[in-house]
Amino acid sequence: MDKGLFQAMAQSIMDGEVEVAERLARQAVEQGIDPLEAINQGFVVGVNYVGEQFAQGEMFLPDLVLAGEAMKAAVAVLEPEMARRGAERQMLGKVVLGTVAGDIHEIGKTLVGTMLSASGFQVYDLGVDVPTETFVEKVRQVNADIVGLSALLTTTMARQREVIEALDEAGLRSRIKVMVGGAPVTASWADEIGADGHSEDAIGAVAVAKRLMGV
Ligand code: B12
Repeated sequence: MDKGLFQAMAQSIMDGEVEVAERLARQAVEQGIDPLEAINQGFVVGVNYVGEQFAQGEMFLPDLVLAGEAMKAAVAVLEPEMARRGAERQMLGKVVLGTVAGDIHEIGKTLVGTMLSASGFQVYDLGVDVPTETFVEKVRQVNADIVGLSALLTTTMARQREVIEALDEAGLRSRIKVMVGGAPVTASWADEIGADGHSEDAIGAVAVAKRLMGV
């Protein structure tokens, strides 16, 4: 449709320009452009590029943080419009997401949340240092399909197991899928604690979430 606008959206993420991204998102709403199209053909192209450059050592953490913030700002403008259009009905699933108790690392978790919501999931981001019982309460309250647990410290990884056990005790484990992530989290750890999936990055997290939802 509007190739120039989509390109500018991608560029705003690559440049980490929060205000520009926000303005372009508003422009899309004013022009009646499908918000999911704006996300997928515009902003996500930028965030994918930044992710690849980061992996290759061509871009650095501050670039990733700014890109994540710009992406978040754009999605925040587009989300109400998505809801207004009833796009929410086509949501792939509800994900409760957070960084486990004792851990304040938020950048990777937030990127995962942004990518999940950009890909059609409804994300309830509980933030960082989230107590185990808060995960359980939120899962019950919103009737979530998936819970995503981030942990960046070897000392806080154990909390992921604790949340799984608490979901089990609350009688919720059979109807919720659990995915885990964070730099120290491996596939064998995920297996050991009985998680349903794990991913090393935000793009992979979307693929895992889709697999868990059977789409
Ligand atoms: C930035 C940073 C901080 C910042 C965090 C700022 C913020 N607002 O988030 C600050 C300065 C606050 C910080 C504090 C500390 N940090 Co720190 N920190 C880092 C650093 C450099 C980068 C983390 C990051 O943001 N990476 C970029 C993002 C994009 O990657 P990511 O988080 O891994 O997320 C990706 C994947 O893991 C995955 N993912 C993440 N979450 C999830 C969730 C799900 C469900 C899924 C599927 C996938 C997924 O997808 C993400 C996107 O691609 C790491 C080093 C590193 N390379 O990891 C150390 C690191 C994690 N920190 C470390 C330490 C020790 C600390 C402190 C204890 C330091 C101190 N003595 O105070 C404190 C702990 C505070 C606390 N209680 O949490 C150690 C941990 C060592 C260990 N093995 O336990 C590391 C590894 C540094 C090191 N090499 O020693 N830290």
